[in-house]
Amino acid sequence: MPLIAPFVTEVHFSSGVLSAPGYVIQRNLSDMANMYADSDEAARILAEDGDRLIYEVQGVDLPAEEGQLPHCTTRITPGRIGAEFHMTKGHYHARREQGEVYFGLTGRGWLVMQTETGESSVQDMVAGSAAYVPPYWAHRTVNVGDEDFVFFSVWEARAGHDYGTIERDGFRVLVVMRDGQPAVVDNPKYG
Ligand code: M6P
Ligand code: ZN
Repeated sequence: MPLIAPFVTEVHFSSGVLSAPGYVIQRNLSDMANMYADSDEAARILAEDGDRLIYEVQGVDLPAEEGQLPHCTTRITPGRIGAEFHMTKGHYHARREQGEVYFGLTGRGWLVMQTETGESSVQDMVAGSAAYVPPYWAHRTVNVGDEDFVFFSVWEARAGHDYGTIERDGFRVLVVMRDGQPAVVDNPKYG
């Protein structure tokens, strides 16, 4: 394993911008239109309003080797597709036995998690919340506020992102606006 020199990255709490990002990923609605329950509304927005930014990830570049601890920020813009709030794609770790830690920097989000054996969990995150994603739990973050939701994440380098399982099955629950409040409802299309 190569010896990495210690380093510090400055994190801008309200934008998620890193002083020296190794990579920046932007996910627009067109990258995940079929992940929203109301796909007709996603198609209408794309046709009439354009391809809005849903979230941006800024991370440091580290080798994908055992023991390395990649870390990044994620900024989810406020908004909804139909009733459903802006969210990340969400993933299981390819190595299911690897966990992750999130730390809230700005705004308010819900961290939606589930296992392949039927458990579900939704945790509220604000600035200052340290949320633990244990091994075996798929994770997706949702912006339930009206400003950007920004959080910091750390995971083990070999965890890997398994997007395919979520792309195929979705999450068991959706986070939607109901009677003026964010709410968790069952996903009718799950599985
Ligand atoms: C968090 C971490 C990252 C992830 C990002 C966006 O910051 O879990 O590993 O890439 O959220 O989520 P996703 O990869 O599911 O789009
Ligand atoms: Zn992860």
